[in-house]
Amino acid sequence: MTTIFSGIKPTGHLTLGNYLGAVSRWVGIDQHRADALFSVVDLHALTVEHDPARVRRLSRQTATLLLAAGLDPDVCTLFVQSHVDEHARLSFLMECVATDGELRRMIQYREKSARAAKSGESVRFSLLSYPALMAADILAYRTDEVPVGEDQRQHVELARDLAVRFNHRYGQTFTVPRAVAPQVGARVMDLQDPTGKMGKSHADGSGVIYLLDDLAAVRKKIMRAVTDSGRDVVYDRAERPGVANLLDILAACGGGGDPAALAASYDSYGALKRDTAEAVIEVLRPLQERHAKLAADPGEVEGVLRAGAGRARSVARPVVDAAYAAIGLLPAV
Ligand code: AQP
Repeated sequence: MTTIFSGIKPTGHLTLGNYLGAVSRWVGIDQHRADALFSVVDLHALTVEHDPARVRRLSRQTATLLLAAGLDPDVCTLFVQSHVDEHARLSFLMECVATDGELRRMIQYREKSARAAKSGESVRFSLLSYPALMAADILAYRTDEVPVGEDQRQHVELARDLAVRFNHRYGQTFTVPRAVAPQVGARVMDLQDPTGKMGKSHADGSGVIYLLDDLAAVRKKIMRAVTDSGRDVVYDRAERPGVANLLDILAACGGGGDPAALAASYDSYGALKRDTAEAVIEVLRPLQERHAKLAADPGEVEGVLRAGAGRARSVARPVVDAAYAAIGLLPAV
């Protein structure tokens, strides 16, 4: 059976980008077609400046939102990364297989470290080694497929390279994974800066739709989205990124058809924005209602996470033990 693993960082409130780029696919397709494991990857949230209480709060909220979005603990495994020691255990081996050069080439490291340096913050060493931990997250489950948005593709490629290298040097241990991205919604852009992705840790949230945003605020943010200087509605990501982003969002939120075909049915930006706002609101409304119910019963979410961690441990443990043995570490007696 195919094994799927994917994760989400509790670095901020989940956004429409997270939903369309990853979560909606996990819910709609992935959990039903494979042995699917989904994780709130909290260790990754420590790679940038963080407030411990906020990370705890966001971890709980993220897990609750994933269940509200439709992950079904009867058919998939949902757990918190730090509850399963195997991730950290395997991460060090991945650091021993990766090279300094390949980690420094990662676009996310380059962008985030440049941003930190600009604002006078120090760059944590873990921001550089983060993709080694992410490789461990994936390889510990002998994952075949990793459903992610485009921004994470490079990290999955690295996990692939590390799996191949490890197997070649130390013997067949890991499955070589591959990234899979949704056809639309793989890269949702910021509504105020459509050349940059919609990110949950952006300081300015005016171009970001959060899944728990008040629905009136969602409408306002979309109506105020930056469009382009032209007047006609055409789908052109390079020349008209603002309009293309709205068309992508509308198509991914059930607006029907592909974004280029949708463009033909609009003759004004205003109408496109109104329909996009309605489509997004119709996606968020039921999700927010389910979230409110689940948040009122934290014991249920904790139970799901406990059971999920137990299952994840039982899968990862023998794989990581095999990697320890293969690389030359003496088995514990
Ligand atoms: N804008 C996006 N469009 C499509 N997919 C996206 N994803 C994230 N943003 C978009 C996908 O969501 C999954 C989980 O993402 P993550 O938690 O690993 O990272 P993030 O949301 O990108 O959060 P960061 O890195 O803390 O902060 P920002 O967002 O500010 O860079 C992944 O599958 C990701 O592809």
